[in-house]
Parts: sequence; structure tokens; C-alpha cells
Amino acid sequence: MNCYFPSQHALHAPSHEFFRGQLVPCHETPARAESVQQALLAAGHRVLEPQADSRVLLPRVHSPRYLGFLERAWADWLALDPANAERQPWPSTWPVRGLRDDREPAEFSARLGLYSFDSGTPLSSGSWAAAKAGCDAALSAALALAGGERAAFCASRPPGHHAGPDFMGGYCFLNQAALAAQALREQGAARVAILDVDYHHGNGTQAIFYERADVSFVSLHGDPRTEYPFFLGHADETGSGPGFGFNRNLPLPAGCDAATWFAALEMGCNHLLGQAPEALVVSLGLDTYEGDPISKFKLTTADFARLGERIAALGLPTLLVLEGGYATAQLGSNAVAVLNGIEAA
Ligand code: Q9C
Ligand code: ZN
Repeated sequence: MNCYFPSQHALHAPSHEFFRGQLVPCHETPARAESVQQALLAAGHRVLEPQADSRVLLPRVHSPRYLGFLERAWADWLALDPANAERQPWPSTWPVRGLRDDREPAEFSARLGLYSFDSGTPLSSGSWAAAKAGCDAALSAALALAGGERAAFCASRPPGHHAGPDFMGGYCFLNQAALAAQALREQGAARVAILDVDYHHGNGTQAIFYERADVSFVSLHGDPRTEYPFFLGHADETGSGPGFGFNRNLPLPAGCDAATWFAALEMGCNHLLGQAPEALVVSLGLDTYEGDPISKFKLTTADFARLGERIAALGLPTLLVLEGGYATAQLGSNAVAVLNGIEAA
């Protein structure tokens, strides 16, 4: 399969995140993408540097105000104090209910709070460059499908599905899957379906397309009553306005087994096919793996091959984007299992 691997991913390398009240080493690391790249090459997949430029497409998915903030964020952080080069910025104040989010403050950490929905998404010097390169990879993969490829994989990081129209969170800054869906629309697919199989609900993707009928969203994830991102991902979120009926959430109990997960996948696939999409984007989170350090589903590497076979059986041109997955040593083999499952079918 054609796999787009932006080497600039490594420019996003914060050192610590908040976890249970402490600073711990980041779970979302450059080694993740390297694990995937090595496994792709070893399995004989074509690993390509993305050539497309997603610049003009980005404002079709994210607000110009948010993009402007993110692109200049590190320079603004350094302008406060050159010693900030060795420090990670954190938000400290958020515009929750009753506070104004229409006025962008001048103060840096206040702007970071305005554009963040959690304190778990550390920014580093190359976060913009890496996230933008991930979008370039997503567009490159979309162009490959438009050129007649049946499937393509975007092996990028940081992940994207928690990033919404004007917010970051959950290790995500720019939404590569949303950008890929938008690109496929603009290349002529009348309807695009997004299937999100990451352990965590893709709240950013849902928010971007919630009022649209031309891009539908189906997500299988840990129930937000107990699992991150907590504040979105319930079954009663079905889309609004023209998008009514085009959003489908299948929350599952933390700890559920593979049989339960595959039964929900079957429901999600049948729902998705009912909307007659012409192309498919898969938000391929591999944190549903039994060995994942921060998630609670129990899928095995063999289950990932079965997932690939089920995706292939949908019979749609398919663009896959890497999302979560923090069992770094097994991440590459799990990604390859999905791709080989697709190609075997
Ligand atoms: N304070 C993705 O898988 N943090 N993001 C968990 C730490 C959020 C995961 C609790 C996990 C986000 C793309
Ligand atoms: Zn996840």
C-alpha cells in the first residue's frame, strides 16, 4: 500500500504531560511513528514522503483565527522570554460557561486556554510543522485515491481526531482525517464517510462535520461516562440541521472484549453503507490494543487483521490515518496487520 510518512513528524517532541496530577514522559512520542515506518518497510509497503501542500485546504477545516494562533504559538512563547525555549507552555484559564470566547486575549497562556479543551496536549517548538506535515500527508493520500489507488495510509503524528474547528486537545492540533475527507469531497466524491476506531471518541472530527450531510461520522469508542474525552461521544449525538442522521456514536464499556467490539463495528459499517458514501476515511487509532498503556479494550494483533478485512469488504476507496496507539513496540506490527488485512481481502 502507498504509505505517506512525513519525516517532519519528529519536530513535535514535547517531553512531559500531566498524568494523575504529575508530570510524566509523553505517551505520544516520535518513536511511535518510527515503529510504524520500520514495520511498513519490513512488510514491503511503499513509504513515501508527502509532496502535496495542504495550506489552502486547512481553512476549510479549521478557523483562520485558530490556525493563526497555532502557526505562531512557539514564536510568541519565545518572545515572552528566551528561556522559554527549554520550557513547555500550559494553559491555565479556560473560557467555560458564561465566559467570553469571542475576544482573543493578548496574553499567551490565556490564548492557549482559549484554543485548548484539556491540559494534556503539550506544545513544542515544531508542533505546527509536524501537524502541518501530517495534513500534507493526508492530502497526498487523498490525491493518490483520486489517481486511482484503492487504499492509502497516512503514517503521521501528532494525531488529529480530537482537534476541532478551533481547538486542540488529546495530543491533537490539526485534524488530518477531517482534512482528508474534505480533500476527497473537493476531488469529486459526493459523500465521504469517516469511520473512527480509536479508543477515544473523535470529538474534534464530530464537531467539524456535525451539521454536514456530505461527510458522515461513525465512531466506536470507550463510553465517555468513564473515558476521555468525557464531554462528547454519547449515543444520542446524531447530527444537527442538514447533518441530522449523519453522526453515529457507538460507546462501549471500558474493558469490553473483542466480540463486543466487532459486533459494534458491524453495526457501524452497516450504518455507514446506508449513506452510500463514495469514499472512506478511517481514523485508525490502535490504542484499542490489549497492551495499550492508557486504554482498556482488548484487541489483539490478529483482531487488527480482521478489522482490515472488514474495512476492505466495504468496497470503498479507503484512506487510513494513524491516530492513537501507545504500545510503541507493537504499534508498527498492529498497523501492518490492518493494512495486510485490507490487501488480503
Ligand atoms: N491526563 C489519542 O489517542 N489523556 N489521544 C488521558 C491523561 C488523553 C488520547 C489522561 C488521551 C488522549 C489521539
Ligand atoms: Zn485514542
